[in-house]
Amino acid sequence: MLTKEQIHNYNDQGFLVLDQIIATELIEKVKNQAAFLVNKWVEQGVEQEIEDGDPHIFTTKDNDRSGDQYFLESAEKIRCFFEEEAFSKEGKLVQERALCINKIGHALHEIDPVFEEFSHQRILGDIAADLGIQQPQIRQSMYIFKQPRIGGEVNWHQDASFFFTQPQSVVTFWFAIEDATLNNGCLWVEPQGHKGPLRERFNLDGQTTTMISLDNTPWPTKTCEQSVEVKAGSLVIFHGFLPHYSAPNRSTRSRQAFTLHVTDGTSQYAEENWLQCKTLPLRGFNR
Ligand SMILES: O=C(O)CCC(=O)C(=O)O
Repeated sequence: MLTKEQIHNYNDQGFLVLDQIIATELIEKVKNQAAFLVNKWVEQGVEQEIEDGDPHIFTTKDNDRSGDQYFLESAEKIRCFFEEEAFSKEGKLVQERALCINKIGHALHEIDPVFEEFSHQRILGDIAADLGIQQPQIRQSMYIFKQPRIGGEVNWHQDASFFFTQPQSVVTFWFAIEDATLNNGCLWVEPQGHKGPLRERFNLDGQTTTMISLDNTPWPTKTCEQSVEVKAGSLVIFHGFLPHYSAPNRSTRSRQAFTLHVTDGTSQYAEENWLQCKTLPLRGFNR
Protein backbone atom coordinates (compact mmCIF):
# COMPACT_ATOMS: atom_id res chain seq x y z
CA MET A 1 0.00 0.00 0.00
CA LEU A 2 2.55 2.63 1.13
CA THR A 3 5.74 3.11 -0.86
CA LYS A 4 9.17 2.91 0.77
CA GLU A 5 9.46 6.65 0.31
CA GLN A 6 6.17 7.30 2.12
CA ILE A 7 7.21 5.06 5.01
CA HIS A 8 10.57 6.85 5.14
CA ASN A 9 8.82 10.25 5.14
CA TYR A 10 6.50 9.21 7.94
CA ASN A 11 9.39 8.01 10.07
CA ASP A 12 11.50 11.05 9.29
CA GLN A 13 8.90 13.83 9.41
CA GLY A 14 6.46 12.30 11.90
CA PHE A 15 3.50 12.63 9.56
CA LEU A 16 2.30 11.60 6.13
CA VAL A 17 -0.40 12.98 3.84
CA LEU A 18 -2.27 10.58 1.56
CA ASP A 19 -4.02 12.90 -0.84
CA GLN A 20 -7.71 12.14 -1.56
CA ILE A 21 -7.35 8.46 -0.75
CA ILE A 22 -10.96 7.94 0.41
CA ALA A 23 -13.74 7.85 -2.19
CA THR A 24 -16.08 10.86 -2.28
CA GLU A 25 -19.18 8.65 -1.79
CA LEU A 26 -17.73 7.24 1.43
CA ILE A 27 -16.84 10.69 2.71
CA GLU A 28 -20.39 11.89 1.97
CA LYS A 29 -21.85 8.87 3.75
CA VAL A 30 -19.86 9.61 6.89
CA LYS A 31 -20.70 13.32 6.73
CA ASN A 32 -24.43 12.58 6.44
CA GLN A 33 -24.24 10.17 9.34
CA ALA A 34 -22.56 12.79 11.54
CA ALA A 35 -25.39 15.21 10.71
CA PHE A 36 -27.91 12.49 11.52
CA LEU A 37 -26.29 11.83 14.91
CA VAL A 38 -26.33 15.53 15.77
CA ASN A 39 -30.03 15.77 14.95
CA LYS A 40 -30.77 12.69 17.02
CA TRP A 41 -28.85 14.14 19.96
CA VAL A 42 -30.68 17.44 19.65
CA GLU A 43 -33.98 15.59 19.79
CA GLN A 44 -32.82 13.81 22.94
CA GLY A 45 -33.13 16.87 25.14
CA VAL A 46 -30.33 19.29 24.50
CA GLU A 47 -32.85 22.12 24.93
CA GLN A 48 -33.25 21.15 28.56
CA GLU A 49 -29.51 21.16 29.04
CA ILE A 50 -29.30 24.68 27.67
CA GLU A 51 -32.19 25.88 29.80
CA ASP A 52 -30.54 24.33 32.85
CA GLY A 53 -27.44 26.33 32.03
CA ASP A 54 -25.26 23.24 31.92
CA PRO A 55 -24.37 22.59 28.31
CA HIS A 56 -21.44 20.27 27.65
CA ILE A 57 -18.68 22.27 26.02
CA PHE A 58 -15.40 20.97 24.67
CA THR A 59 -12.38 23.24 24.81
CA THR A 60 -8.65 22.59 24.92
CA LYS A 61 -8.06 25.86 26.83
CA ASP A 62 -8.72 23.95 30.02
CA ASN A 63 -7.89 20.25 30.14
CA ASP A 64 -9.33 19.65 33.59
CA ARG A 65 -12.16 17.16 33.12
CA SER A 66 -12.37 16.17 36.80
CA GLY A 67 -15.84 15.08 37.80
CA ASP A 68 -17.16 15.69 34.29
CA GLN A 69 -19.24 12.53 34.02
CA TYR A 70 -20.62 13.46 30.63
CA PHE A 71 -17.10 13.65 29.21
CA LEU A 72 -15.61 10.72 31.12
CA GLU A 73 -18.46 8.36 30.20
CA SER A 74 -18.18 9.34 26.54
CA ALA A 75 -15.15 7.03 26.31
CA GLU A 76 -17.55 4.25 25.41
CA LYS A 77 -20.49 6.23 24.08
CA ILE A 78 -21.51 8.60 21.33
CA ARG A 79 -21.86 12.10 22.74
CA CYS A 80 -21.93 15.61 21.32
CA PHE A 81 -20.04 18.56 22.77
CA PHE A 82 -20.65 22.24 22.09
CA GLU A 83 -18.12 24.71 20.73
CA GLU A 84 -16.75 26.96 23.47
CA GLU A 85 -18.12 30.02 21.65
CA ALA A 86 -21.53 28.45 21.02
CA PHE A 87 -23.27 30.64 23.60
CA SER A 88 -23.80 34.36 23.94
CA LYS A 89 -23.38 36.13 27.29
CA GLU A 90 -27.10 35.66 27.76
CA GLY A 91 -26.69 31.90 27.36
CA LYS A 92 -28.33 31.69 23.93
CA LEU A 93 -26.90 29.75 20.98
CA VAL A 94 -25.11 32.14 18.64
CA GLN A 95 -26.09 30.27 15.47
CA GLU A 96 -28.19 27.36 14.29
CA ARG A 97 -27.92 24.53 16.82
CA ALA A 98 -26.35 22.03 14.44
CA LEU A 99 -23.65 24.64 13.71
CA CYS A 100 -22.73 24.89 17.38
CA ILE A 101 -21.44 21.35 17.91
CA ASN A 102 -17.67 21.06 18.36
CA LYS A 103 -17.38 17.30 18.12
CA ILE A 104 -18.94 13.88 18.54
CA GLY A 105 -16.93 11.38 20.58
CA HIS A 106 -15.52 8.94 21.47
CA ALA A 107 -16.73 5.47 20.42
CA LEU A 108 -18.30 6.04 17.01
CA HIS A 109 -16.02 3.35 15.61
CA GLU A 110 -17.73 0.63 17.66
CA ILE A 111 -21.27 1.88 18.19
CA ASP A 112 -22.46 3.53 14.99
CA PRO A 113 -22.77 1.18 11.97
CA VAL A 114 -21.63 3.72 9.36
CA PHE A 115 -18.60 4.81 11.38
CA GLU A 116 -17.90 1.23 12.34
CA GLU A 117 -17.62 0.20 8.71
CA PHE A 118 -15.54 3.25 7.84
CA SER A 119 -13.18 2.89 10.80
CA HIS A 120 -12.33 -0.77 10.29
CA GLN A 121 -11.90 -0.68 6.52
CA ARG A 122 -9.19 -2.85 5.14
CA ILE A 123 -7.09 -0.17 3.52
CA LEU A 124 -6.36 1.26 6.97
CA GLY A 125 -5.14 -2.13 8.12
CA ASP A 126 -2.75 -2.25 5.19
CA ILE A 127 -1.44 1.22 6.04
CA ALA A 128 -1.07 0.34 9.71
CA ALA A 129 0.88 -2.80 8.80
CA ASP A 130 3.19 -0.79 6.53
CA LEU A 131 3.85 1.61 9.41
CA GLY A 132 4.85 -1.31 11.62
CA ILE A 133 1.79 -1.44 13.88
CA GLN A 134 1.69 -5.12 14.73
CA GLN A 135 -1.63 -5.35 16.59
CA PRO A 136 -3.68 -2.23 15.81
CA GLN A 137 -6.26 -1.35 18.44
CA ILE A 138 -8.66 1.51 17.76
CA ARG A 139 -8.93 3.36 21.04
CA GLN A 140 -10.92 6.46 20.12
CA SER A 141 -12.88 8.11 17.35
CA MET A 142 -13.96 11.73 17.05
CA TYR A 143 -15.95 13.63 14.48
CA ILE A 144 -14.72 17.22 14.61
CA PHE A 145 -16.85 19.94 13.01
CA LYS A 146 -14.65 23.03 13.32
CA GLN A 147 -17.79 25.05 12.77
CA PRO A 148 -17.99 28.21 10.67
CA ARG A 149 -17.21 31.42 12.63
CA ILE A 150 -16.91 29.75 16.06
CA GLY A 151 -14.79 26.63 15.39
CA GLY A 152 -12.54 26.36 18.45
CA GLU A 153 -8.75 26.33 18.46
CA VAL A 154 -7.09 23.04 19.37
CA ASN A 155 -3.97 23.85 21.36
CA TRP A 156 -0.56 22.41 20.57
CA HIS A 157 -0.43 18.91 21.95
CA GLN A 158 0.94 15.41 21.36
CA ASP A 159 -1.53 12.55 21.17
CA ALA A 160 0.71 10.25 23.23
CA SER A 161 -0.19 12.48 26.21
CA PHE A 162 -3.68 11.00 26.06
CA PHE A 163 -2.76 7.49 24.84
CA PHE A 164 0.36 6.72 26.84
CA THR A 165 1.89 3.36 25.97
CA GLN A 166 5.28 1.82 26.63
CA PRO A 167 6.92 1.82 24.22
CA GLN A 168 5.13 4.73 22.48
CA SER A 169 2.77 3.38 19.83
CA VAL A 170 -0.19 5.68 19.25
CA VAL A 171 -0.75 6.74 15.65
CA THR A 172 -3.46 9.19 14.59
CA PHE A 173 -5.50 8.71 11.42
CA TRP A 174 -7.02 12.12 10.58
CA PHE A 175 -9.49 12.11 7.68
CA ALA A 176 -10.45 15.36 5.97
CA ILE A 177 -14.21 15.17 5.45
CA GLU A 178 -14.11 18.65 3.93
CA ASP A 179 -11.28 20.68 2.41
CA ALA A 180 -9.01 21.93 5.19
CA THR A 181 -7.41 25.28 4.40
CA LEU A 182 -5.58 28.10 6.15
CA ASN A 183 -8.89 29.92 6.10
CA ASN A 184 -11.02 27.34 7.91
CA GLY A 185 -8.52 26.06 10.48
CA CYS A 186 -6.43 23.30 8.92
CA LEU A 187 -3.95 21.28 10.97
CA TRP A 188 -0.48 22.60 11.76
CA VAL A 189 2.40 20.30 12.65
CA GLU A 190 6.04 20.55 13.63
CA PRO A 191 7.88 18.43 11.04
CA GLN A 192 10.30 16.08 12.86
CA GLY A 193 8.86 17.25 16.17
CA HIS A 194 8.17 13.60 17.05
CA LYS A 195 11.91 13.21 17.59
CA GLY A 196 11.64 15.39 20.68
CA PRO A 197 10.30 14.43 24.11
CA LEU A 198 6.74 13.89 25.28
CA ARG A 199 5.86 17.08 27.17
CA GLU A 200 2.76 16.11 29.13
CA ARG A 201 0.66 13.22 30.27
CA PHE A 202 -3.10 13.30 30.89
CA ASN A 203 -4.01 10.97 33.75
CA LEU A 204 -7.29 9.87 35.28
CA ASP A 205 -7.49 8.80 38.93
CA GLY A 206 -11.04 8.02 39.98
CA GLN A 207 -12.95 11.09 38.80
CA THR A 208 -9.91 13.37 38.83
CA THR A 209 -7.97 14.24 35.71
CA THR A 210 -4.50 15.77 35.83
CA MET A 211 -2.23 17.04 33.11
CA ILE A 212 1.23 16.16 34.36
CA SER A 213 4.25 18.02 32.97
CA LEU A 214 6.99 15.65 31.85
CA ASP A 215 9.33 17.94 29.95
CA ASN A 216 9.42 21.72 29.57
CA THR A 217 10.49 21.83 25.92
CA PRO A 218 8.52 24.78 24.50
CA TRP A 219 5.76 24.24 21.95
CA PRO A 220 6.63 25.04 18.30
CA THR A 221 6.73 28.62 17.12
CA LYS A 222 6.24 30.22 13.68
CA THR A 223 9.77 29.23 12.61
CA CYS A 224 9.21 25.49 12.86
CA GLU A 225 5.50 24.94 12.22
CA GLN A 226 4.00 23.79 8.94
CA SER A 227 0.39 24.01 7.78
CA VAL A 228 -1.26 20.90 6.37
CA GLU A 229 -3.85 22.05 3.83
CA VAL A 230 -5.64 19.06 2.31
CA LYS A 231 -8.59 18.24 0.12
CA ALA A 232 -11.64 16.32 1.35
CA GLY A 233 -10.96 12.58 1.26
CA SER A 234 -7.31 12.98 2.27
CA LEU A 235 -5.79 11.13 5.18
CA VAL A 236 -3.15 12.66 7.42
CA ILE A 237 -1.33 10.11 9.58
CA PHE A 238 0.79 11.26 12.46
CA HIS A 239 3.09 9.88 15.14
CA GLY A 240 1.96 10.12 18.78
CA PHE A 241 4.82 12.46 19.70
CA LEU A 242 4.21 14.87 16.81
CA PRO A 243 3.16 18.31 18.12
CA HIS A 244 0.10 19.56 16.23
CA TYR A 245 -2.60 22.16 16.59
CA SER A 246 -5.38 23.89 14.65
CA ALA A 247 -6.38 27.55 14.69
CA PRO A 248 -9.90 28.85 15.32
CA ASN A 249 -12.17 28.86 12.30
CA ARG A 250 -13.43 32.39 11.58
CA SER A 251 -14.49 31.63 8.01
CA THR A 252 -18.00 30.92 6.79
CA ARG A 253 -17.19 27.26 5.98
CA SER A 254 -16.80 24.37 8.38
CA ARG A 255 -13.72 22.13 8.33
CA GLN A 256 -15.05 18.71 9.22
CA ALA A 257 -12.68 15.86 10.05
CA PHE A 258 -12.86 12.36 11.49
CA THR A 259 -10.05 10.94 13.59
CA LEU A 260 -9.01 7.55 14.88
CA HIS A 261 -6.37 7.03 17.54
CA VAL A 262 -4.75 3.64 17.24
CA THR A 263 -2.33 1.94 19.62
CA ASP A 264 -0.33 -1.25 19.22
CA GLY A 265 -1.43 -4.22 21.33
CA THR A 266 2.20 -5.24 21.70
CA SER A 267 2.80 -2.09 23.80
CA GLN A 268 1.69 -1.62 27.38
CA TYR A 269 -1.36 0.68 27.49
CA ALA A 270 -1.25 2.75 30.69
CA GLU A 271 -3.93 2.20 33.32
CA GLU A 272 -3.84 5.94 34.02
CA ASN A 273 -5.06 6.87 30.52
CA TRP A 274 -8.54 8.38 30.76
CA LEU A 275 -9.86 6.27 27.95
CA GLN A 276 -10.18 2.63 28.93
CA CYS A 277 -11.94 -0.10 27.03
CA LYS A 278 -14.20 -1.77 29.58
CA THR A 279 -17.34 -2.87 27.79
CA LEU A 280 -16.80 -2.43 24.06
CA PRO A 281 -14.62 -4.67 21.90
CA LEU A 282 -11.05 -3.47 21.36
CA ARG A 283 -10.40 -4.14 17.71
CA GLY A 284 -8.12 -3.25 14.87
CA PHE A 285 -8.85 -3.13 11.15
CA ASN A 286 -10.35 -5.71 8.81
CA ARG A 287 -7.58 -7.57 6.98
O1 LIG B 1 -8.86 18.40 13.94
C1 LIG B 1 -8.28 19.15 14.71
O2 LIG B 1 -8.43 20.35 14.68
C2 LIG B 1 -7.34 18.58 15.74
C3 LIG B 1 -7.43 17.10 15.89
C4 LIG B 1 -6.44 16.54 16.83
O3 LIG B 1 -5.67 17.22 17.42
C5 LIG B 1 -6.36 15.09 17.03
O4 LIG B 1 -7.20 14.35 16.48
O5 LIG B 1 -5.45 14.67 17.74
